[in-house]
Formats: sequence, structure tokens, C-alpha cells
Amino acid sequence: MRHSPRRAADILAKRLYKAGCRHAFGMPGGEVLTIIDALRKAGIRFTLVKHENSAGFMAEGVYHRTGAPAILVATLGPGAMNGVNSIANAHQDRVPLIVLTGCVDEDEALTYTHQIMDHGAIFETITKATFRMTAQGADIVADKAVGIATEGRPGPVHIDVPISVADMEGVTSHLSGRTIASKVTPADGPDLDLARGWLSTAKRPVMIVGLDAMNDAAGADIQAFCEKFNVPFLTTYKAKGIVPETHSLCLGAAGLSPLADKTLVPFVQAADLIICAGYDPIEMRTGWRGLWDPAKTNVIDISAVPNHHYMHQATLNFVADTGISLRTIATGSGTQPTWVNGEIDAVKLALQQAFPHDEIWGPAAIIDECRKRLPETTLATADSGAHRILLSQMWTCYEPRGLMQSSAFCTMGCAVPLAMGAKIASPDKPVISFSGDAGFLMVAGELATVAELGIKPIFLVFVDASLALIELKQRQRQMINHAVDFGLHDYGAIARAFGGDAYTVATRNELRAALEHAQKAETFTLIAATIERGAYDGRL
Ligand SMILES: Cc1ncc(C[n+]2csc(CCOP(=O)(O)OP(=O)(O)O)c2C)c(N)n1
Repeated sequence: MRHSPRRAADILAKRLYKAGCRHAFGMPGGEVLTIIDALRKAGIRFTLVKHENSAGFMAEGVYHRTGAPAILVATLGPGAMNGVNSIANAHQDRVPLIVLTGCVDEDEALTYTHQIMDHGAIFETITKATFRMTAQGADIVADKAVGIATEGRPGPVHIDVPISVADMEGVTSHLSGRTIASKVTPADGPDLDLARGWLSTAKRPVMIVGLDAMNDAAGADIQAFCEKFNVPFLTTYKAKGIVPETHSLCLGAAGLSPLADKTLVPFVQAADLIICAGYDPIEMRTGWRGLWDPAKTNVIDISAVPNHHYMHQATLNFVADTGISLRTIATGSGTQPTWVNGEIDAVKLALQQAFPHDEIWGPAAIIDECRKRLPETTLATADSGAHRILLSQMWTCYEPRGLMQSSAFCTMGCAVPLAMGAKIASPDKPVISFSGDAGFLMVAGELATVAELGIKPIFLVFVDASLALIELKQRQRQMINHAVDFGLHDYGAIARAFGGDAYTVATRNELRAALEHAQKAETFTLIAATIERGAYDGRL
């Protein structure tokens, strides 16, 4: 039954609700009041944040838990521009973020300039699509936005909503349902025969698992495939936990660590069959560019979109669903012993030795202690910086999306709001964020939002009064120390100011006690873990 009058904003909000959206984050200005009113009426909860950029990351945190796109709401001009970093991040890190901005009506903009800018033009290169909503097209725009955001490689879609369009009444909905494409299966034919032949005869096969596989929820298929054909696998940082990292064939993660690459790159190069299972190389550094020659080594690339990145090339490319492709290739392929000279165990041992867990105190000890003391079900987030590289190598993930981070865009200031979003969507799960002190300071104001929400994540800050990763690079280039070190601040006091618990720790015992308290606390907890400047030397 149709209720009239209905505003165009109501139609938009209802369609987004129908697509599974339950959370919106942002800060209103007068231009988006109708939108947030419509979202509320549709059953979408709005969280008022302290900075629009954090809103984008909180929305991402929710998405990782629910699988549904989440919403960033920003008012025109400064509000929209504050969200730019998290929108660009969603683009590179493949997050289906719906960005709703207000804007003035076209006629108004002809003679009025205050705060007015072309949002669409600015967002064009950092979104998959940008729309200007019309009243009669509200439902179509909403459905297109969700479709574009979630299909293929996910990403952000922007909808500019003119003020009078949002308020327009008597709007009807044209659509009853959205067409959802079936998963794509590799077709029978010579390519599939070739892939099966290679797999049947490979003596040193290896699999690289990436973000497309995560989006295809291919964990069970990857595990079954690797076990059947005895294929060791490594993952990108985003794909950590797609199969529990304790699995005997898991070689851990690759991405930013030269220390890990030292072991993993030669191993991949020694393979006679490389299977890229949903491997999107946007997370990888230049060391992974052109790592193999597809004319000399058989490379099967299974990807969500055709290869336009040219980071690597493949001998065969199936643009298809990861799990289905692996199942299809496996059917009719023969098995035989692989890596018969103990190479898999040797790699695992080398990685264990490269990232030892017995540090008395320092960043590795902190990560080790947190992983040991927090349940396997813990959700972790990482900010950008030296700590993230170590964390990505050392933090064992037991489930997909167990460690959330910005690994393509690599932005600072994401770990705290990502953890907040995850905690909002999964209040019963332990959630911990890991930030460097500089990255934490970018978003410290959101502790006010944490307090207002009454959620209880743990925020761990590596306190070294330094941009450790950049300081290290500066030193490696033999430059003088400049603009990379800063003050030692009382992070606990910041948390307490917002009603949180706080601990400053400098030993494993102190950290252990803080983690125990934090898990029982009535409020959120900040743990300031102090480490020496230069503590990451030789560890990355
Ligand atoms: C928004 C943003 N600004 C700058 C950078 C460049 N950058 C990468 S890591 C880093 C240092 C981060 O310092 P901190 O948060 O203290 O973490 P640490 O390296 O000490 O672990 C900087 C400045 C970035 N990635 N993102």
C-alpha cells in the first residue's frame, strides 16, 4: 500500500533500507536534515560523529560485519570535503560506501555562491559513480547506487541530493526489485582444460589469495582446494583469516614487510604454478610488480575484473567468482605429491624466525601479548604506520575480516573509527584498535562519540612520540631528523576526559593486567603502550 505524501528522501531511504543498510554516520548541516529525517523513519540509525572522515570509516567497520553497504552523510561544501579521505579509501580498499550529500538546487546555484561547489566533479575520480538525485528518480538512483557499490569490485557511490528534491512530496516508487547478477563460472573449453592440466602436473603450486576472494566469500573453497592438491597459500593483508591462519598450508600474509618478502618472494618465484585467487594487487608494494614471467611459469589469475593494473600478468585469466572457479578447476584435475622436499615447513620456520614472539618489550611484544590475552574471536583494526606492518605479519586471524585496515589507500586515522563501526555492529565481540600516536591524534575527538554511544572497544596506542615509519625512511636516506618526531602526550588523560578507563604500560605484565581490566570494564579503555623511538628497527 502506498502512503502519500511521501518525500523523495523517504523513497531513497526506504530503498537503502531494503538493500540492507541499517547504519548511517555523519554530521548534518541544514541541507541534509530531510535526508537524516528520512533515514530515521526508514529504520536506519544515524550516528552523529565529530568528523565526517571518521563517519566513512565507521560505516566501513559496519560493512565488514554485516556485508551490507553503510552510509556516510555529509552536508554540502566543508562537510562533503571532510569526508574525501574516507571516500578515496573506500574506492581503493573496495568498500561499498553510499555517500549522501546535500546540495542547493540548480536554479539557486545560478545566482548564489556561498559554500557551493561541484561535489560530483570532486568525487568523480574517487567513487565508482556519482549521481544527482531527481525526485521521480529517487528509487532508481538508490538501487543503481547500491548495485554499482556492491557489484564487481565494491566501492563508494555518491548521491548529491538537492534540498528541494529531498523535500518533494507525492513521489511514487517505480521499482519492485533490483536485478542481481548470477555469479560467473569459467566456461568449459581449452582454457579450463589447460588449467586442469597444469594443476594435475604441478609439483610446486602456490596460491596467492586477495581481496576479491574475500568479497566472494571463497574461504571454504580455498581451503578445500589447497588441501586436496596440497597447495600452500599466502594472503594479502585484507585476505588474512579467509582460512584460519593456523592452517598448516597457510604461509601468512604479504604486503608491506620487506622481511616477510625476503622469504615469500623467492618461494613464489620457485613455484611451477601460481594461482592468483581473487588477488587484487592494489594492496601490494612495487616488490610484487612483475614478480613472475607468465611465459615461463604457469599463472592462473582468477579475478573480479579484467587485468588493467599490469602489476603482474597471467597465462590464463578467469574473470569469475573465486570459489566457483576453484571448484570448477578442481573437478577433473588429478592430485600428486607437491613440495616434496619440505619447502613449506622451511618457509614457515623462516617466517617464525623473522617475526619472533619472545621480545621482552617493544612493539612485537605488545602485539604478541594482545594476541595471546584476547580471545580468538577478537576483531582488530590497524592504523597506518610502522606498527601496522608488524601487526599484519604477527596478528593471527582466525576468521575473515578479523583484522581491518586501510591496506590499499594506507591512510592514517582509520583504526579508531573502524573499530567503532565494528563494535556498533557486533557489540558482543571483543574489538581492539591499534594506532600509532600520530594516527590516534588525528581522530582522538571520536572518543567523545564512543562515550556517547556507550560502546566498549579497546584502543591501543603505540606511544613513541614519532612518526616511526617515516622517521625510519628518513634515517635510511641519511637525512637529518626533521619533522618526524613530536611530543610525548598523556593519552590516558584524553580517554579519561571522555569517561574512559586508561592505562599506560611499559611491560608485558602491565599490558596483561590492562587487557584483563579492559575486557571486564564498564566503559571503553585506552591503553597507551610506551615504546622507544626506533623500536621498529630491524623488525619490518
Ligand atoms: C592521512 C595520512 N597522512 C600521512 C601519511 C603518511 N604516513 C604513513 S605512516 C606515517 C607515520 C604514522 O605515525 P604513527 O601514527 O605514530 O605510527 P607509527 O609509524 O609510529 O607506527 C605517516 C605520516 C598517511 N599514510 N596518511
